[in-house]
Amino acid sequence: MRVTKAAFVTSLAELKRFPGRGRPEIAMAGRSNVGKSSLINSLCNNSRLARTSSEPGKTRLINLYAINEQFFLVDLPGYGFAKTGGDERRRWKGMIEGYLENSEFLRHVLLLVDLRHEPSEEDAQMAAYLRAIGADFSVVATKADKLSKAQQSKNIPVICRKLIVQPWQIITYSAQTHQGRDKVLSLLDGILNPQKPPADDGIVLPEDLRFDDGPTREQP
Ligand SMILES: Nc1nc2c(ncn2[C@@H]2O[C@H](COP(=O)(O)OP(=O)(O)OP(=O)(O)O)[C@@H](O)[C@H]2O)c(=O)[nH]1
Ligand SMILES: [Mg+2]
Repeated sequence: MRVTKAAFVTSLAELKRFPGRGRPEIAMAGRSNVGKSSLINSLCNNSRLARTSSEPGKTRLINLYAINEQFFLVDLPGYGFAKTGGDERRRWKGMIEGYLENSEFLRHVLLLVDLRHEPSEEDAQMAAYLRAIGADFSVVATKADKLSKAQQSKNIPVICRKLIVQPWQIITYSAQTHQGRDKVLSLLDGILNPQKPPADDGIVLPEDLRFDDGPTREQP
């Protein structure tokens, strides 16, 4: 897939109608500062589409971006933002979970974790939560540019163990070098355009494999 058109649609505090609603949605979840907004910008090749910041807690609402007029990327606020107090934390949790549980058009979640560190308890809880609500998800391990290739590979099993996922469910990513962009885009392609099973017009066997004497299946 190539992103040819990407546009900010709206910011919501809770899930409600928005222009174009009904097209598939792909959401970004993960702790504050992990790189959710940067991932959207990198996928869309537009550094000014989603606001990013080195200060955690930049995205405070559910931000929707229309991609190729075909689907939405949903930038969720991050969890685990230390500066927010109890009430604010609960409000954000409500916003994130309200969206994840109630969007009937949600097709897939990209759960972002920092490739440099062991995922936090909150990351593990998010993976368990996504499993519990039956949301389909993949893991994007961000900030890969800060590690050597050898270190990147070494950290994958740590993420697998903590989130209880398989290595093939993890894509290593860098919003700086765009490492992993083609993989994420082809993952999205597969989700948005699932291959129809091939038409069942029978298997044609070569001449010498045809069984003219009736079925050869073992008799009970
Ligand atoms: N080196 C490097 N820095 C990154 C990468 N992705 C994000 N960053 C930086 O990490 C910081 C946070 O990125 P954001 O994209 O704003 O993070 P976020 O997950 O949207 O954060 P919240 O909106 O607070 O939930 C910014 O300073 C980014 O430039 C990456 O792949 N490599
Ligand atoms: Mg953000």
